[in-house]
Amino acid sequence: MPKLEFTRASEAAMRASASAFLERMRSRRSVRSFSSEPIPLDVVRTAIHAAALAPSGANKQPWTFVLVTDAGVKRKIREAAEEEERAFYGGRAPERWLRDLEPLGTNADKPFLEAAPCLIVIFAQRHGATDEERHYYVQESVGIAAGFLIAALHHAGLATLTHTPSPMAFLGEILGRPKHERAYLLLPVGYPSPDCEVPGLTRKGPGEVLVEV
Ligand code: IYR
Repeated sequence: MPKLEFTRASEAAMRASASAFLERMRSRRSVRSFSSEPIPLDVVRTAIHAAALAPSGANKQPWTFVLVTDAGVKRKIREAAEEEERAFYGGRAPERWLRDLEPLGTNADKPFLEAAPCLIVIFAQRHGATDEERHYYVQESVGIAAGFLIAALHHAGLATLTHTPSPMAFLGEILGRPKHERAYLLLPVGYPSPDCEVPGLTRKGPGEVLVEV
């Protein structure tokens, strides 16, 4: 096996990097109001490249990223997503779930699916190109890659929304993906609109999420 290339940083440099990353991530918010201003797509491709470096079960890399910029395809995705969302908000979602969503101010209208200059649809590959090639820990692997992608896009100065219209089977159909790929997450990407508002959320701090043993 090749030897690991590892650059050891001083503790001071580690503290500075960890704190800088924390502050950078503190400013990340899910955005539901996008400007239609174009974005540099090479930046998005670089962020996808970073996401594709995520660890995965047996290094099978069970993901496909579809970058959608075509206005007609975005419109089709919006129409299909809104149809699902109308069913969700109009009765499919349990009362309690809708109450939990109230602070976010979401509803069945998804104009951001057309306004955002690009959509990234992440697909999870249940197995390889043939049934013979097994994939392992697919949900975990694709979730880690999605986290890398959201962080990379934010780090580069772009806003995203982690959007999961449910069910998402229409995405595979519209985008012509093979049967063994299942839509995992839909990420509109762009600049926030100048009047973009976000809910006043609080995040749990280390005191609530960290248990040290
Ligand atoms: N998919 C719906 C509902 C929704 C569900 C959750 I969980 C959220 O965190 C936000 C929204 C929608 O996009 O409106």
